[in-house]
Amino acid sequence: MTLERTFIAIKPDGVQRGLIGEILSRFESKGFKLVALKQLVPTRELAEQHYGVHRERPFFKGLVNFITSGPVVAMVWEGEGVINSSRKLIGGTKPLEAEPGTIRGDLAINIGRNVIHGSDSPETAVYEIGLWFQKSELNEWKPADQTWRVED
Ligand code: D4T
Repeated sequence: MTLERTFIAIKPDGVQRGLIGEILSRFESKGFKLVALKQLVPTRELAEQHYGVHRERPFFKGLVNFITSGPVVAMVWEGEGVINSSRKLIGGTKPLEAEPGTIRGDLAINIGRNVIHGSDSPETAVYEIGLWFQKSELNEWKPADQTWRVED
């Protein structure tokens, strides 16, 4: 079993629309383990580093303006296969095409207001976790019901 960690962020639209609890519950109910969580208004520098791969895209400036426009809930979730599974829970980038049952499929209609971000690969996850969190903010702990979710 390979334990993975992924970076998940509820974007400013998700926070403003009161969707934090709904989104957290989908990850919790699935059985993944929360190892870090904080609310912050990202600096432009952080946002530009986070979305660095999109620097040359026409939507880059609007994306950075949006992600720095208010509080974001930044998280790290842990579990076997959590990176790919989170992308499935989140749904496609375009909310109108995201499958019903996914977070974007159920809760969003616009690509520029798609409520949540999730790392798309193991390399990206390592980079994003390091960008948003200090090592000391990541908690090592064992959920009391662990043996009812994963085999030893
Ligand atoms: P994030 O990175 O926010 O989880 O989104 P995705 O991984 O699903 O999608 P992405 O990297 O292709 O896009 C990053 C971010 O940019 C916004 N966006 C994207 C936009 O506003 N207009 C666009 O045309 C595209 C492609 C939405 C997500």
